[in-house]
Amino acid sequence: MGRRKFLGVAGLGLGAASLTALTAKGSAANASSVPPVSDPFPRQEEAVDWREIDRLHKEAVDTFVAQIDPEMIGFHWGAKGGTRDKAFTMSDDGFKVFDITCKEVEWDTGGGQVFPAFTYDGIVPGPVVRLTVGDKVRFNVTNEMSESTSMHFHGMTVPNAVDGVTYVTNPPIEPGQTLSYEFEVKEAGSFMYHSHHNAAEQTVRGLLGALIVEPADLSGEPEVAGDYIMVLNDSGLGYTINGMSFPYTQPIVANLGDRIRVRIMNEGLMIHPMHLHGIVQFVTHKDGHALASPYKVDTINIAPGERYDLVIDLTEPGLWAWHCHILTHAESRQGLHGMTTVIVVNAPE
Ligand SMILES: [Cu+2]
Repeated sequence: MGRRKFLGVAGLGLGAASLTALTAKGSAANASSVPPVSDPFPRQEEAVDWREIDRLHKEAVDTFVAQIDPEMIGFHWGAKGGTRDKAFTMSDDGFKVFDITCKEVEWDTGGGQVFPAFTYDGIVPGPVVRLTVGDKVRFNVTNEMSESTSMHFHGMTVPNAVDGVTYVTNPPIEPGQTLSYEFEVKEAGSFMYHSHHNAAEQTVRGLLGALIVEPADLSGEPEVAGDYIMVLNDSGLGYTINGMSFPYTQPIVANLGDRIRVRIMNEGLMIHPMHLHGIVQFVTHKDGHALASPYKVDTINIAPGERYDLVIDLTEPGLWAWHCHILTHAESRQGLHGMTTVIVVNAPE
């Protein structure tokens, strides 16, 4: 799939119907006694320039397509074995030790959109923590921020003392302090770690990350060409997937015929019905738990705190948009933005 070919297709994507709608005169409004409904997008008929709308749409897609490298198969922020997997050391007493530092940074969601962020190790989302059932783990969490914090292991079965809710199970980690959380890993699945102190602000401003636990016996796991994570977030840093907003979100690049696994997690404050164009998805796990009967979807509605594992057979070549279907989170007069990415399915030449 060459870029030129895609751009040709993209140019046809804007149908004449939508342009007509933008310039049509509303004529029924005065003829009805129905109370007026407030329109969040009032028609600014004098100001609308459809060519400018088209130009902005194309510019966003061009920016996105320019970063697609057909060789980047398997490369993705959240890919298994990726560059953002958190390294650990083994302690003498048999613990996997993860040293994580909370720090404030200026986080760029792409193209110079900079937000003040709270982060684990300076990145949003924090590094991917990968564990195996039966591991004994120790998280040494150091707070270099200007306010207290705490770490919660969302969805995991842990001893009460390390549940990470300040004053319920532990004191806050004050600025300059380090707190250690120790537990044994009981269950496999897709989990998250995040702040549970001033969480409505700290978590959505970046103190969030994925935590993946694999079973000790991998024989029951789906065989996939790629295992990816998509962390959704919506408030403190705008509408983001893995900390970035379209057109700076990462594509997933794969080959026609590949089977991939995608673990979608919502760390935001809003629901997000994520819709993948053109290719059916099998939902295999909810909140880390394997479903007795996986089911097919094209849109999966993800509430805050939820995780869904999807297995997707890439049966159709091309560039397939994948976006939140609350459209204000994904598309506007300026074109695609926010919670949008693309699966690039390479076909043989
Ligand atoms: Cu959304």
